[in-house]
Amino acid sequence: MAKKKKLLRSLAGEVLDVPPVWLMRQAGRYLPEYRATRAQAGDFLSLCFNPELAAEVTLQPIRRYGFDGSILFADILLIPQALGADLWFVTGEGPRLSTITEASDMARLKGKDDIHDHLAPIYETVKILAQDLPKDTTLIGFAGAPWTVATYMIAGRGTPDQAPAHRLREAEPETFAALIDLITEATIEYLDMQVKAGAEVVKLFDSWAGSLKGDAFDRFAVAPTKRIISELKSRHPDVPIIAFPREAGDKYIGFAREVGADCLAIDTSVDTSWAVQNLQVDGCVQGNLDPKLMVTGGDALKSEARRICEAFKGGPHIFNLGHGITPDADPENVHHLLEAIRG
Ligand code: 1CP
Repeated sequence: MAKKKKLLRSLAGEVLDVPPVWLMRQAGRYLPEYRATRAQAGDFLSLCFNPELAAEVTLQPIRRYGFDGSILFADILLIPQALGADLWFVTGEGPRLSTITEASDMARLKGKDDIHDHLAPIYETVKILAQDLPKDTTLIGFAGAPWTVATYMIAGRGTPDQAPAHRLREAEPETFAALIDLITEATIEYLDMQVKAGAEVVKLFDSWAGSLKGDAFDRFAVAPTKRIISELKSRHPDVPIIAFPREAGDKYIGFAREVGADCLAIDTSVDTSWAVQNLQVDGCVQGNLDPKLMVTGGDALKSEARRICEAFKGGPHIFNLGHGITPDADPENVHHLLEAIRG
């Protein structure tokens, strides 16, 4: 039998001398080869829907750095688009979508089973990657968690405080709940298809979980994530799941256990010794180097990377950043980071 891949061993709870490593947004604008392929595709969305080129940009950081994990190149906003929302990207600004402000906007969306024609190229990208990745690299599929996806669908763009989504949640609770349910159900079908196409792990990005407080956190960050994981586990019991309720603060405690995730990804704000005591006791933790260090580099990068490895070495750990690598990061710093982790 082939030896189990390193990332899968950590996700199964094994404690390794050197943690597996990958970086959020490892395929992206900091890499000149990514910028060239994106130019060849025309724009970001054309790149996402071109399976050969999307597989190519997914493979670029694997060739350059030999990460243990490879995350599918796609975006969390493809689900809203598959559900019928308009989606476009404004250069230098970010995503724009048609908005959801009342029940009649919901009525224009498609059903959870109507997404696959639109998303077929993404499944094709996963199939190519399952073939072409090095045999010791783990293929990670992903989706946005329902709350985070809903914040973009409601506001029509990224927002600093997710105010439009909070307003709809309070003013039109039924419309809001119907939207969360639709995204939850579509996400189950989307991730099911990614796994069938060859994804070995899936990650749920709840980038705006931190803006949900108290009971709202339980209802809209915990419950939908728990529902997605429980359904995926019933269909694919052996596929590990990473949850990332970014900036959840104290709400990180017990989160992985509650939702049934195999690994908890933590953001930069989380203190490592606190995470060891409160989070790693439940299993694998992924994180949490500050992405700014990928810009500034130097001894600070190396010593911080070593400190994080040292802090988490008593339990299962996957090395990653606390959030995505930024376009101004120096590609050479990734080599320095890997030297510090792998020696
Ligand atoms: O111009 C470009 O080339 C686009 C930049 C870019 C990239 C490289 C966007 C636009 N999305 C992506 C790819 C992407 N997005 C991946 C796969 C690539 C990889 O990780 O290597 C993944 C996993 C995502 C996930 C994603 N998209 C999240 C969750 C993670 C996070 O960063 O918190 C979110 C919130 C998005 C939305 C999105 N897509 C793109 C941008 C600029 C944004 C953020 C919008 C905002 O809030 O302003």
